[in-house]
Amino acid sequence: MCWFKKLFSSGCSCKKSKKRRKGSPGKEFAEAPLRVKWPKTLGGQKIDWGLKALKVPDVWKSSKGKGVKIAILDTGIIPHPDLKPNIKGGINFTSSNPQDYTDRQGHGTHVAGIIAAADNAIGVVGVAPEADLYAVKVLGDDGSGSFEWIIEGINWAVEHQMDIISMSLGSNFPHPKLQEAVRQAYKKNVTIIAAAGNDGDEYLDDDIDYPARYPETIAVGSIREKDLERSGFSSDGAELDIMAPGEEIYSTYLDDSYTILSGTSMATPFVSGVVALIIAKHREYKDSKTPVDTPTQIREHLIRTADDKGAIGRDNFYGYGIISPTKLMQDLSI
Ligand SMILES: [Ca+2]
Ligand SMILES: [Ca+2]
Ligand SMILES: [Ca+2]
Repeated sequence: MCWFKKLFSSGCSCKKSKKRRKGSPGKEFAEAPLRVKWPKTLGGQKIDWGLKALKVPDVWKSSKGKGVKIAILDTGIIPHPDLKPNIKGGINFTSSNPQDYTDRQGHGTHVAGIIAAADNAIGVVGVAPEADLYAVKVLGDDGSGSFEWIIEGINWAVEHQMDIISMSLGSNFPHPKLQEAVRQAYKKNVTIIAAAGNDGDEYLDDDIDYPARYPETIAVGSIREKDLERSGFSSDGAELDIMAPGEEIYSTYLDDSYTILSGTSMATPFVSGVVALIIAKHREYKDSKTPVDTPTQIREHLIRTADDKGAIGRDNFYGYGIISPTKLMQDLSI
């Protein structure tokens, strides 16, 4: 009930209860979808509004993210027919069976489709439909997880030489060991993209979750379809970097179905997908004038080409602005 209220009303008291839930011992992290509608059945393949609004299909001629490795730290991923070609491996840190990285909650499968649902005749298509997905299950079947599991997931991603860690999760609380894991991943050249959180309001207090709050991560907020304005739920604050479509996003779901979810959880994989596109393109055209060899370069490139929105220049409600896949790619040209 809380999520429903929160989406539509700014004066909801549910925020407190959410923080309490997130702060319960041992289960500090929670995934954060805001709304579930029943799956729709569609003929053919749908290109969702976010891809259309930001002209992602225009850049597929130069990159589809081929060969870029993305660790999705989430509830796991099911072998959905629209994802299976791109799932290359995974691990489960939430139970005693490390090989059981399937998803029984739905959140991770939805996130996976936003990054890399296959470009075929069915369902949806992801931002980087040829990227390699790794299901790193750090959230249990109830959708929450511990700091320890997240840290193990980050370390696994580093050991397995992932290019990107995509984290549609967050906590209101900092954790020194988590920060250290994030720092180590950053030093090892892994680009870390994290959800800003769904605690947004109209005030200048800072609502950004951890690990998005850490300087080594790219903190992603959500925009809506209607006017590309910030979603009311999207957390605001000084550490916010960039905005992407995150409201009413249609993607892969449990039982080989599709559904619509909202949250910065949905905006984060959009950015992860775009980063996969630029990494793949850069690897192909080694002489590109804009290097994206390090997380620092990738972040600088993202924020330099973002479309400013809201107050002029960087602001706490839009960060540096809305991600621009077309400008990113043009800027990378030889
Ligand atoms: Ca598809
Ligand atoms: Ca605020
Ligand atoms: Ca601005």
